[in-house]
Amino acid sequence: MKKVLVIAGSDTSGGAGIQADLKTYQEIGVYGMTALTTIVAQNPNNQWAHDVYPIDRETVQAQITTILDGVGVDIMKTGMLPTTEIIELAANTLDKYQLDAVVDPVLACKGQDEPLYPENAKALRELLVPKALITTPNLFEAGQLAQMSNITTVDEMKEAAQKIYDLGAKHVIVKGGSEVEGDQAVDVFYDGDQFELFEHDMIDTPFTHGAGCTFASAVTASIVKGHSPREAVQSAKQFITKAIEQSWQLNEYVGPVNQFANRK
Ligand code: PXL
Repeated sequence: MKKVLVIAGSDTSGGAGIQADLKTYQEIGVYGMTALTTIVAQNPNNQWAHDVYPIDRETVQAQITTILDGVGVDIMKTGMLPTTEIIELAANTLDKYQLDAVVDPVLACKGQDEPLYPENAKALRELLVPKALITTPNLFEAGQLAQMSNITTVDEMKEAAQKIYDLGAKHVIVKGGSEVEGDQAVDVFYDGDQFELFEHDMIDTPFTHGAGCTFASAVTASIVKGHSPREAVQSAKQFITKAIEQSWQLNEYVGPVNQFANRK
C-alpha cells in the first residue's frame, strides 16, 4: 500500500481540506495520513463565513513525527497552512525526510470574498513552492506566487507558470477552470521545457466546493502509484471532471464535488 502524508486543514463541512483529500485517496487506492494545521468552521449565522482556528506548531510537529518517524510515507501533500511558521515546518520536513511533495498553495476558499491567508503568499513563494515536485495554484494563487495581478488569459497563465517554475518547483499546473476567457476550461502545465494545455468543456454548476483539494490529491495519489507528474495531471483532470459532474448541493451556501462518482 502506498502512503501519503497530507499536511492541511480540516473543512468542517466535509467538502474540502483533509476531508476531500482522504476521500480522494480512498477512491484511488492509497493510504492517507494527516497532520492537521487548522480548523475551518463555517458560520451559519453569517452567510457561511469561513472562520479559522489555527493549530499551534508543536501540535502540528507532533503529528508529523508520529507519521514520519513512526510509519514513513511515499509522498507528502500540503494544503491549507495557516502561518509562516507552519509553512516553514512543512518545508523543513521535506528536507529532513527527503520527500517529494505536491504543494497546493491554498490562499483562499472558493465563494469567500476575502483570501483567508493573503500574507502567506510570500512564505509559500520563498520557502515551500521552491521544494515542490509539482504545485497546483488556481488563478488567484498563481498571481500571488508569480507576483502578477489579475491573470485572465492563457498567455498570462503561461507567464505565471514560468515564473513559478523559476522559483524552483519542478512542475507547475495553473488551473484556469471557468475563470479564463473563452468557452473552454483551460489549465496550463509546465515542466521547464514545454507548456501543455489541458482543455475541457465547462461544466455548468455552482457546486464545486473542494475541487482544488480533490484535484491536488488525485495528482498526489497518481504520482505515488507510479505515474509521471504530467500523466498524474491528466488522470487527476479526469477524476475531478467526474467529481464535478456529479457534485451536489449540501445546503443553501455550498455544494461539494463528489469523489465517489469515480467508482465504477
Ligand atoms: O478549498 C480550499 C480549502 C482548503 N482547505 C480547507 C478549506 C478550504 C475551503 O473551504 O476549508 C480546510
